Amino acid sequence: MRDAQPKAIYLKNYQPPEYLIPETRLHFELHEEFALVHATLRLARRPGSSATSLRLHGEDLELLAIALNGRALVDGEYAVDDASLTLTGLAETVELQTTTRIRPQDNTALEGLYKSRAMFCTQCEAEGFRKITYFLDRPDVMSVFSVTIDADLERYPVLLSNGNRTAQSGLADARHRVVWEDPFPKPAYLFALVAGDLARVEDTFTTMSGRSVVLRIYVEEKDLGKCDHAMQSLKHAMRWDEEVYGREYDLDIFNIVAVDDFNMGAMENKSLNIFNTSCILASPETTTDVGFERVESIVAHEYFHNWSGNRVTCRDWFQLSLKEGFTVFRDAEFSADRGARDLKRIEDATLLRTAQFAEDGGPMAHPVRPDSFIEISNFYTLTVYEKGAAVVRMIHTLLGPERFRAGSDLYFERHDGQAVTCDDFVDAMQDSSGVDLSQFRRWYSQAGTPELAISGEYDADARTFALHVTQSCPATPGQPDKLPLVIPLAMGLLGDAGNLRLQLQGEPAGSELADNTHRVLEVNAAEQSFLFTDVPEKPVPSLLRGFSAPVRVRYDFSREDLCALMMRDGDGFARWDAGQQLMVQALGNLQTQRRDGEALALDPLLVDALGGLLRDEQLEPAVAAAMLALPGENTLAELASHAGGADVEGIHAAREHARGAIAGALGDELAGVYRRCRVSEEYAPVGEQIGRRTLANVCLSYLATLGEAQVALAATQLEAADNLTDRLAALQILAQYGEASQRESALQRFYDDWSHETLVVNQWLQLQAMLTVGDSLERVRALMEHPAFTLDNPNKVRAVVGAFASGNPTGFHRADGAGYGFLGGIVEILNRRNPQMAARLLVPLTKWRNYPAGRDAMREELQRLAALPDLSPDVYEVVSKSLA
Ligand code: B3K
Ligand code: ZN
Repeated sequence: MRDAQPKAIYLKNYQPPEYLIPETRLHFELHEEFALVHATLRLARRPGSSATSLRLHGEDLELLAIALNGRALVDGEYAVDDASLTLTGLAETVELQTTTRIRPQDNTALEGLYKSRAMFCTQCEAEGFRKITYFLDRPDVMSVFSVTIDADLERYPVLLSNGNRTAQSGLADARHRVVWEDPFPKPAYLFALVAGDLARVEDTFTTMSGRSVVLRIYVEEKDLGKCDHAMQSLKHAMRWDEEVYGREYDLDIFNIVAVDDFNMGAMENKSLNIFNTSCILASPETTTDVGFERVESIVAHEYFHNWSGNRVTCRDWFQLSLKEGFTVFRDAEFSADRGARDLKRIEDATLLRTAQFAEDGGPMAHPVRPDSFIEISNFYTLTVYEKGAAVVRMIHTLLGPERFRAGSDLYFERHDGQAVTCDDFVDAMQDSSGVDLSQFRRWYSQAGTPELAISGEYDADARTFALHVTQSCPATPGQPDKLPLVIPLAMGLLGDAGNLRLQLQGEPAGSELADNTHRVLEVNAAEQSFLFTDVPEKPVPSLLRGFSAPVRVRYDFSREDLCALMMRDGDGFARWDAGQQLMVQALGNLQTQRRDGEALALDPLLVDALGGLLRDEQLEPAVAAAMLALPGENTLAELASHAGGADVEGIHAAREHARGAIAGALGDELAGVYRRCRVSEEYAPVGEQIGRRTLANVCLSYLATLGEAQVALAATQLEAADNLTDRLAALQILAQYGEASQRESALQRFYDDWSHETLVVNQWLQLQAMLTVGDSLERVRALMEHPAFTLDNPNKVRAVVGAFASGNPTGFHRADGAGYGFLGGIVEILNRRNPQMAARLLVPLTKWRNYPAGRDAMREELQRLAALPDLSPDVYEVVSKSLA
């Protein structure tokens, strides 16, 4: 925390470093009260630079000794302030030695070197290394590290860092020493250190060139039985990267460590990934199906970073999406290949539409490659990650898989060992394919969600169908005017008997495309038309198939059109999407009826369509489950933000009414599918079982709206379940729909059964934070008093405070504004203790413009926070931008 108002830094001011650090030697002495860090840096002036002075980053460090080329410096020969160490009169190459004292035990921000329970661990991305020692803590300074760690042998028998272990020895006073050397130059953000009393599971992987790699997952002894899924996931990911990208692992050892206190999911430190326990441990008793899938995808994501992030890294933090967008695209494709592609697209599209579009439409909107920031930690956003991945996906779509792979090969070959930019990535794609991507690059610089307004025109005499497409993009902070983007629009045309063969004007006749019912139109101008010829009947267009671009599409579909697409289109994503649009319309009508004091009546067409889905035994259960689920309250709120703002109560009431009406009309079908889909085999987190469980639980949750007899089904399921997925689903239903006494006793019993499993308890906390019965806020306050809760653990804060603020809209937006005050109070406490967490928790408040009823109270809470002394740069940036 600095005294002066934090300042923004700009991409346009990027300057290469004056000095490089080809070699870094670190020696850690870990003690219970403090740690000493002896650093020896070989500094070499960058060719082309004439600088003789150098400002190294350093925060919260106590400098105990400093020497240049072996000579101790005295006062006046260097300058230190709370963010830096400045050296002057430097020769072309020098050796700098410093000794600093740091206090990992007091580090509650969980950035730099800190303690999680009984172990030491690190988190350096983005700018945490400067809290360990003085350094050029920027990703374009890549160094070869060797690391010596001394610690008490009994407390910390396991000492880890990046690369290979090259030495170990005993020391006096029951201490020991281990030395690690990483042959690959890396930026400081990829440095990692772990010291603890850890157990491990071990496996091996033989790479495509026949090298054997040792794989180890380190956890607390009690969690040894929960590592198998992560280990299998790692091996699958390693194989997939070889097969799909030709990328092989490059060291003889790959370590993963699980820690309880971690600000995000995991971190890709070179050969020493550090994971939040919630993203690595998995067992049927402690992990839901969704959790198993999350572990697999995060293990893969961090592993994939070894090439997309570590071997080729970012020049500066504005380029964060270079590694994150590409790696998210890679992990999404991995998951799609491992599971069901349509479902993965549905999940990703939902995330983008619900949360990323909201980011794009809010006060913190920024391009995939931001132009400026105050605190980079605030830019680990859905825009950088998920929209960034969508941008890479569009390149993949425009080039096709073979040319995309050639582009990726060229990118890795050209830039191995370098720190580069998003433009370098696009250049490689363009150079290898010959496809001109100059206009496409606007996706990196232009913020906001583009909109496609599309209309269709059928000419029965000419047998043509024209699609008229207009693209626009709303203004975002600092970007009033937008230019047209290149938007791949995947589509088809649906006729009475199925999808029509397509002939696009201008295409050679009888085009020999393998799938002649599918096209990707390249939209690249403000207004454009596409003409299909030889169209025998008036079609219904199936648009944005597979969510081919992160855009909104507006088309004036009739309810019958949507039903036709939902029941019969050839694209699974488009079917789901049409169903969602029908639901959005139906829920909108319910809200209007409610507002106008009319009796609520759910669209019978929707009910019929859902009945059809339930009776279709051919439909894959997982797809049926996705299609039966109503859009969530946050998705509806995001859509409403465009139409005058979200009525939280109205959305909730409409949705609950619809659930009851659907269950009332389709009770027999729902009960039948519930029975048919129950899994009787032993639990396994495999697609086929997951699909059936998901569908059964969706049916159960509809049925529960019908009353006691159906709620009893949940009680039976809770008793009988052999896995957390079914248990939590049943508990949620009992807690939400059961009698008060049933609710409280089920919750208490669950806690008594699982209080020894932190990760299960966290899910129990989260479930309660999202309950809408009774006084939610009071319940949340009580949860914070529960012995299982602490503000010091990010998983717990997310489970209670985060889940309440973003997953319980009626509770958070209650009319008296108390939800806002509550959140502001927590942010105020965490502002000093853990600024990254504090800033992230604040996000729901920043959307104040979308909520007409709570607008003033939300803004006032932000203003109250803005006036606090000592705001961290993290919180300051979010508060000040959202009030601007
Ligand atoms: N690269 C890390 C995120 C670091 C966040 C720092 N505040 C995890 C990931 O994206 O793989
Ligand atoms: Zn990542």
